[in-house]
Amino acid sequence: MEKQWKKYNQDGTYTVRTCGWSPPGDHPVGCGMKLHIKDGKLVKVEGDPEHPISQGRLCVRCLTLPEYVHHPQRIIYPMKRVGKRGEDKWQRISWDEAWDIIVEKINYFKDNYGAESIVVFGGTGREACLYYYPLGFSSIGTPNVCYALSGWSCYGPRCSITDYILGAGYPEIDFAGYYPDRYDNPNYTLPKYIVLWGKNPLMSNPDGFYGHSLIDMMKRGTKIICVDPRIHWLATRAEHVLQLRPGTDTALALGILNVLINEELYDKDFVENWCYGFEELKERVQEYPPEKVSEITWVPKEKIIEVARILGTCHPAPIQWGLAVDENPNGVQLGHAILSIIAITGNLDVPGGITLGPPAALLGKWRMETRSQMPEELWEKRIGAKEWPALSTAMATTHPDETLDTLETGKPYKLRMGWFNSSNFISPTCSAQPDRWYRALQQLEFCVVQDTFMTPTAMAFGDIFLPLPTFAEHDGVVITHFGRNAIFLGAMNKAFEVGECKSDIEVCIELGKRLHPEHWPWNTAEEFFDDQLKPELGISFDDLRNMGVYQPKYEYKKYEKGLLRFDGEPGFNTVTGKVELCSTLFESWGEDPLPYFQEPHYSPVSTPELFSEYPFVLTTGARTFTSFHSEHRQVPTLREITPDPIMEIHPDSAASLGIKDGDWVCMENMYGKAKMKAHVTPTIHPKVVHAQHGWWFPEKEAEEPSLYGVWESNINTLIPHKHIGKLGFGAPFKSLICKVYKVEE
Ligand SMILES: Nc1nc2c(c(=O)[nH]1)N[C@H]1C(S)=C(S)[C@@H](COP(=O)(O)OP(=O)(O)OC[C@H]3O[C@@H](n4cnc5c(=O)[nH]c(N)nc54)[C@H](O)[C@@H]3O)O[C@H]1N2
Ligand SMILES: Nc1nc2c(c(=O)[nH]1)N[C@H]1C(S)=C(S)[C@@H](COP(=O)(O)OP(=O)(O)OC[C@H]3O[C@@H](n4cnc5c(=O)[nH]c(N)nc54)[C@H](O)[C@@H]3O)O[C@H]1N2
Ligand SMILES: [Mo]
Repeated sequence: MEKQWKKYNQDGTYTVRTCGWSPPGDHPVGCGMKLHIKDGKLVKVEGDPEHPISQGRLCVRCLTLPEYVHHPQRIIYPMKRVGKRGEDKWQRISWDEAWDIIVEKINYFKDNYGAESIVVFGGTGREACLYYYPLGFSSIGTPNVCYALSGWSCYGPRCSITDYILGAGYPEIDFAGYYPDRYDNPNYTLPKYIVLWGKNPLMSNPDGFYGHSLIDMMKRGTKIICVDPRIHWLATRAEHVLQLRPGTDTALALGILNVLINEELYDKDFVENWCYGFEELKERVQEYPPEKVSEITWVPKEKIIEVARILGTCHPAPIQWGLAVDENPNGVQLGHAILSIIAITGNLDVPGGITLGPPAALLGKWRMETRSQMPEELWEKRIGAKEWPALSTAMATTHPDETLDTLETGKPYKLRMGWFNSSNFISPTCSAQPDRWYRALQQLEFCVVQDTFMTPTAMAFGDIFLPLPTFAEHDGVVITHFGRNAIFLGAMNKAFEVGECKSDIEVCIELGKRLHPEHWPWNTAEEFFDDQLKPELGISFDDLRNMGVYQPKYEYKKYEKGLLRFDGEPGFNTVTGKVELCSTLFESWGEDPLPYFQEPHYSPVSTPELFSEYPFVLTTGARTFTSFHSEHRQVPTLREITPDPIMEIHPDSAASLGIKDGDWVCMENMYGKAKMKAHVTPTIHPKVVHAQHGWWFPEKEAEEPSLYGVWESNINTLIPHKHIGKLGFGAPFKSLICKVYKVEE
């Protein structure tokens, strides 16, 4: 059969239709594109208008992919270090030699210290996320797979809260993503309002939601409400902006619940039939009248009431929650409160409301099962599992903060080998206090890094470097929300090859065959994908390639139809079978069963003396188009658009400090400091500053101590370790304090 996804042109060039994931970062998870190949090189990338979700639209990171793929500094062969750690001395080796060294080392550590002495580090939701767990559990055989971000502050909290409170897969606003005809589908209802709560999807396109869908819906009449300390582009077009003090979101959510409940603006049928603990919640929200909430949050009382009334009277009006929920030690309570608003206003699992995934992840079986390939006594050694039962029940990883403590103290045992699968975490990304991680990681005796470019992390710790293909150079299956609420599946098609790169699944298979052949029956990635797709969906990988995109069917009101519980009964997959406005699980973990507000650990209210020395509230890491965390800093066009790290400050505050737009400034607090260029803008609250994350400088000196200038603009050095919530989740990446002063360039 002729390949639908690969077309040859008369001049010998060809075009491949594909859905992108990373590397490099393409977090939108599956944007459709056409890759044009000439003489074995990628020459142009275009959006694919036939893709039902992205419909031809692409961001600048994909459009500049040719610059990334064929970059002269890219590493496309396996390498071993020949100098000391931190020296830029490497030697090209064959894959056979790389495997020999790695297998010998892993066996040595396992035989002498136990498999738990090895830790696999993984980063955010890229394709790698599907594979770094099996790489650890199944190929290597260690229980220690670590997502190093303090408080597991990305997605982990949101997914876990959903599991605890609703017993369902990740909630997403209904943007008609399941329908080939999208918004015109007769089953669909357009939301009257959408609340963007600490999320900026035009920049971030996170995890299976596509920012431009908001524009589509706004064009059809949907209105926007933003809860954000910054007025971003969408906020300038919003009906309401609640410009709150960073980190006080839970008070705001409880204030909104107070108005909804006291003014009886909630869906009484839904509350009566499907919610547990309403009376307790009603009592709790009496502690949060709008006046008090206004004082805490800086949001005018009238605005809180007005927005609550909109949510109580306009249907559907879903809330899209963002990273501001996760990056907050009070975020579990915030998530609980936001889900409670969504539930009692009747927005759960209805057209144009919030979609919910079924309890079992699509294509998730194999991934989950790899953990049970490990003996129970080894699994019990997982770092932080006993100390943090709530987190470790929901996440199969180590506890991130506990992992740093283990590295620093050698307790309960010494870690000896590291594998950096998709994390460059000293270049302020997946780490609070990266300077501490940097010192602690020195003691690892042997490290493997998989990446596309040399990074500060690889330069500091890598002993073996394994080169990765970009998404244009390997096959894969793209799946939104990691199958927990999959809007579609896409085929990622290998279009060409550069050097000798191997993808995450290829590395899992090849290493697995050497160390645990009993777990790895597949010889190729394609064989593996066939085995995942056929039993669940009845299609082969080749079928998926030719379809381009597979859209599963969606059922609304699954709780009425017995589609949310494993036993097939109606209701939710929770202990009480209902939406737990009052959580039975929290109680069992020693946490308050109801949402409550807790002041940020450092703030004008909780640390007034420190605040007089560090008089700004600091929020960090709002996304930009031109980078994916620490990726893309070496792509010329992207660096031309965003040459320098940027912090945002209000004109009044800037004037009082003698700072002009474009001046270099330093942000400093009790933990560290970082230098950035000031962008003076009225879009930020006068008492708040915002700083970008993920900055390093590939053009600067590679060797230690510089490590590509990684310590110069490293905002995470200001963010403390282990300032997390009671259940182990959430860290203050978006709510700290600092001072700002002018410095020389
Ligand atoms: N201050 C502050 N810090 C933050 C945040 C913030 O808002 N503020 N946000 C946090 C969040 S939400 C997250 S998720 C973390 C992200 O943190 P990380 O995921 O650690 O991000 P990166 O540092 O870009 O590291 C990813 C590395 O993996 C490589 N890579 C990319 N794709 C793949 C792949 O598919 N396979 C493999 N093997 N490697 C790949 C990249 O080239 C890159 O070098 O950062 C966090 N850090
Ligand atoms: N281009 C690009 N896209 C990305 C990424 C990337 O690095 N680059 N990273 C990906 C990853 S891993 C993630 S997790 C997502 C995150 O994507 P989002 O969830 O959209 O998160 P952010 O962009 O960090 O922040 C969103 C908004 O929260 C606001 N905010 C800051 N502090 C607070 C607060 O205390 N409360 C409230 N309510 N709002 C606050 C910020 O001003 C910002 O406008 O993006 C993904 N997409
Ligand atoms: Mo993230």
